[in-house]
Amino acid sequence: MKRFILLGTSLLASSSLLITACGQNTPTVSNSPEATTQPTETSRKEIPIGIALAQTSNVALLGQEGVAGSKIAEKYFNDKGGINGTPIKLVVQDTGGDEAGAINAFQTLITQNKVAGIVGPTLSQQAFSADPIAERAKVPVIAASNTAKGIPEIGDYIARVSSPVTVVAPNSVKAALKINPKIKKVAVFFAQNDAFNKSETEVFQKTVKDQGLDLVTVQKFQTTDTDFQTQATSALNLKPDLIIISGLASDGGNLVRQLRELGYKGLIIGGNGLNSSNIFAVCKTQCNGVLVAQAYSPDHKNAVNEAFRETYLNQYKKQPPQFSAQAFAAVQVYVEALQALDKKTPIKNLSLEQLRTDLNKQLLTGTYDTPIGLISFSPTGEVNQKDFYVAEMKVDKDGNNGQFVYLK
Ligand code: 1QQ
Repeated sequence: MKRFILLGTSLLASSSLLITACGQNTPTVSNSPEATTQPTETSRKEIPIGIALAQTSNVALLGQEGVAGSKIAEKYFNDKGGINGTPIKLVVQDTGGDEAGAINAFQTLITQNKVAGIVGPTLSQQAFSADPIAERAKVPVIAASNTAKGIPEIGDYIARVSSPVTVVAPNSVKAALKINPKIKKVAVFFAQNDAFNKSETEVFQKTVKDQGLDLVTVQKFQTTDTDFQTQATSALNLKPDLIIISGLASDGGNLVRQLRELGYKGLIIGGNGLNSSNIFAVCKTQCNGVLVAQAYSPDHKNAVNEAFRETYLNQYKKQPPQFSAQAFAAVQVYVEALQALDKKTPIKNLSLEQLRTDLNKQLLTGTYDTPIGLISFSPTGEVNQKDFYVAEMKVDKDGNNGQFVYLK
């Protein structure tokens, strides 16, 4: 039901956007003979690519890692000559943590910044509202961290490099059973106000049942909650051997901390929303041992990952996290698709509308050797990716820094 309401709102927003867009584009569609072959508003000295990620709000813990990865990609590919000699230029618009912020960022990127394509938004919850705007405006979107079911199906212009919960999440449950084959009783927690968390918990709950385990309780919370005493106490009364949390970084970190403070000693699995070292500052050493499935390993062996990892390490003094690697991969897809397109039809001769449409078609046909491995897309824009991992949190004694240790 919510989905329909959101889509309804976005349709209204996008139709007014189209009117604005037509108005703004009028001057470039003149009757002079050159006008039809002229490069668009950007004059193609550089090719703008939009980055719509959360740099503020509680979601910034996750979004900032994406921005970091995209910027490393921008420099890496421009140093190699960009799009056959023309550099790309990232235009970063902060989405904040909600739907309105993502819609605003998309509209600005599409109509004012006139980007060729967009990477973002951070959350699936935001994507279900903002992506239909790009779809209506025929602007390609590559999600770099949207993992809920149904993202590529939002439209023809929507693809993702972030593998969905259906293929990633089950890996952590299998890893937990390897660590402790005696696990029987499982408690599941999820944030009910977020589309990704609702999607992920379904996968976790199904995996628990498929593995023949007892799902003893399902506890709900909100991503904005800070106090989890009621839900944690009810779950711990049932003496679970494994707790699985689908939340975001700040709520998820606080929930882990409170479970440990209440005396829970068993294994904890965190979903993709806990997949950031920014969580260490929230739960400190109480996060030790939390398992998180990964769609990236810093140890992946290929030249682009080695270069990406070295740059990230030098800049941030820690291993690159998954969200940074996925954002790098999304920018890489645009770069390599633009290069391929430019070889077929010089992109300086394309109008912005044509460039966006052709880029969207082109990107779905390629294979890309990225830091997250070799990837390609299904015709609907779903990523095909091979390698998945599980890592364990190891937090330093001071409680602020730490790392993800990959399990063999
Ligand atoms: C989604 C996610 C979040 C954890 C991204 C930060 O996977 O919203 O789909």
